Amino acid sequence: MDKILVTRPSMPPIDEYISEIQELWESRWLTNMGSKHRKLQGKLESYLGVDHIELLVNGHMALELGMQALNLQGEVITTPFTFASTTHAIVRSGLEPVFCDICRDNFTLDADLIEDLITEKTCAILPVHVYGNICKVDKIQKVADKYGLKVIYDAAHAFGERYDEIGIGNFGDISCFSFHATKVYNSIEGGAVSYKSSALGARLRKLKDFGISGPEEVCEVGTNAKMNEFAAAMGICNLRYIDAEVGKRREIDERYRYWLDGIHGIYLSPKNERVKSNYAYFPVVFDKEKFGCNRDEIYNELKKNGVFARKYFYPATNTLECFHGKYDKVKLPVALEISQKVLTLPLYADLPLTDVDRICSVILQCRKGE
Ligand code: T4K
Repeated sequence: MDKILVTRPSMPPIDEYISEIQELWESRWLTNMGSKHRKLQGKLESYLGVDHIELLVNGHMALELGMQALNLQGEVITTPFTFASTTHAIVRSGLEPVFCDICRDNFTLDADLIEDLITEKTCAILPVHVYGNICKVDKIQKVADKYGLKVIYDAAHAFGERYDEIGIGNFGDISCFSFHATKVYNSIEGGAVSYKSSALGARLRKLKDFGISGPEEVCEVGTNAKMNEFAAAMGICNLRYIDAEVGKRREIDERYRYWLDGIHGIYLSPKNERVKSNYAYFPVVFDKEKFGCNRDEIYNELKKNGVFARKYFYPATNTLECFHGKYDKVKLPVALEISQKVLTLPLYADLPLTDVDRICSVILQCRKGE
């Protein structure tokens, strides 16, 4: 029996990649904003429907550099229902995460709870379009405007998505994308910040290259967060196939919904008509009282059958071991409950629909009572 993993990277035909990187042997220009880097940056700006992006080495550095470029200091209101990167980026930037609970419907930051968490130290809100589910962007912006706060979206899961036809990277002050191998779109490792102000762009360009502003000038303490030419070449090739890949993902999403939607004890995030989705993940929430089996039992049963689903995102980041005694006492009942009940099922463009049928059959056989 072949193993089915939670995801599998999309890759272009190998000949196409080889032809894309061939000129690197001639130019001997391998990194530091070469021609592939510049070409991909332009292509992505147009695909994402945003004014500007700055290409970076990964999504995590997009978060760190984005916050540095915005000169943040103090407290950042954020979600605990995310990958460790989001919270780590805040802490590593010398900022204090203030955790806000999430909505039950789509698992994003609950915008109605933000105001109660604002203090004189609050400088920003950092929500996550988790699983590609779009945050309540209008409400969040309203609160941010009222209190003069910056908004940084972690859009690691939201590549190419649109909300009311607007590219998702246009919301907030900046959005941070990930092009990691496991994402809907990859450049092996990679990421980007989308932004509107040209001053912010100039700052990001310096920060990703050690703060260098001229051959003999280093004007601030930056880092090395440049995307190299081989990664950019992969990004250029993968971008040619992105719409077809998302189309295949949509079929898989539909097949999962065909089997699992409406089953007593199973909750699926509803489709949002205002969103053009990228079908990044397929999270399922299991309620033991109604389904008869809990998330961990289903996870183990799938594993016995060669299916390696993942508990994205468990534990909630405020309870990660590195934050014990610091943030784990905050009361976040919805995030805690969802993180204990959610399982992310395999979803990638080349996943055969017959495998989806098999996965759903294992899950449905776990059902007890009713
Ligand atoms: N913000 C959010 C909300 C994020 O989810 C992430 C990353 C970030 C920020 C930071 O972006 P980056 O700095 O990573 O660009 C994976 C990814 O490594 C990570 O990028 C992603 N989120 C997270 C949700 O998933 P792990 O620890 O689960 O990875 P791993 O190695 O267990 O791989 C997952 C599955 O993919 C496995 O079944 C194996 C398969 N796989 C993996 C790789 C690397 C492959 O088939 N091929 C591969 O090359 O974190």
